[in-house]
Amino acid sequence: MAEELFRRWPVSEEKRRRMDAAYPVFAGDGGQAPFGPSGYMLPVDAEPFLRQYVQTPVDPGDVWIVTLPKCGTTWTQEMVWLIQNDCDYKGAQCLLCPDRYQFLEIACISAPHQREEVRQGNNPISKRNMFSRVEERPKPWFVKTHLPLHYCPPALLERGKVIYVARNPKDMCISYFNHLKVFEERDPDLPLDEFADLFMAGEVNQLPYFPHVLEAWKQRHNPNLLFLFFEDMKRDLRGTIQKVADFLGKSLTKEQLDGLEFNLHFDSMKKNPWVNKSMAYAYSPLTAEELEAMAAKEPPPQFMRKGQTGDWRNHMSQQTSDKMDAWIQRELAGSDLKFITG
Ligand code: PPS
Repeated sequence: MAEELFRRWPVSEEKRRRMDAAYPVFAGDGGQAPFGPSGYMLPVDAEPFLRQYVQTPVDPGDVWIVTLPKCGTTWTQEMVWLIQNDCDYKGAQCLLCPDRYQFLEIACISAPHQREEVRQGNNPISKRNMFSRVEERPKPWFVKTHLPLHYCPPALLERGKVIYVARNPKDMCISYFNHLKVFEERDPDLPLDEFADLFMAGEVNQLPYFPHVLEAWKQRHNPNLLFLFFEDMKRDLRGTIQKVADFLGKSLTKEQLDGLEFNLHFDSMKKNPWVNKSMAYAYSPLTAEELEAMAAKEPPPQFMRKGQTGDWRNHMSQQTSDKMDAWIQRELAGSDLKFITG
């Protein structure tokens, strides 16, 4: 394995100050740093994790959902699980992660002190999610990851199946801006314009954006990778379900298609606690009882926020929107990849 893959790049004083101010939760643990050929941003101690992830075993039948954050991961996870399990809605009444999927790099992307809190805390779900052993995985195995393909095991595209989902960067930026606030991973008062600059510079956990998407786009003709767009899922959910079923080699009856279309609609998923509430249960050091007590006092922020294409228009200044358009155009020069921004 080429050592460049795991190389941690130095961070200038100025960049360190900017990132520590934007993401105080990581600052005390040494902050974040870019890794490997694309400068993938992770906590500074990520190297041993990456070495481990790239060696993850893959068996025929394993399905990996590979995405950048906030690009339709949960939606696709639920779709794939239901299709693979013959629309077993009763069986789907358990958490997406970790009961039905392994979120591969969840320990690595958390600030080191938070990892330790989970390790020492009393929430068995979080512990299982963060520290379950790959050898104990069920078969076939369902994986969710935001890692770029170069940190996925090389055997994945030979033996497993990958569904890659891309979302236009303007909506992803807005959704991620909200997510990082909900999960207390950024300064709550960080202005969106400043976040958008960090986003475009790749100075956000699990970015940069374009190397991730373009690496997968290059594989779009690989028979073991299905490349989807969030915007197409939104525009034609039924067609997407059919496409995913074909890719997985499953046939669906008209009734099954009707049921999936209904259950995978945003309104249904928003009401489904196994996909909407799962984050708090799965990643908190608090016990389920403590989380229930907190939720009774104040409803927790919803993971399923708006689920729209073009929501960036409701949030972005004209100046930031123009900057992003110019950035997208620059980054896509010479590529046939195109985004629908609503
Ligand atoms: S994560 O945390 O990275 O796994 O997030 P991810 O699941 O990739 O993305 C969350 C966004 O997807 C929206 N979502 C949906 N939109 C439409 N229909 C359905 N069924 C659906 N399910 C999830 C979710 O609301 C987040 O987008 P925003 O724009 O924040 O609403």
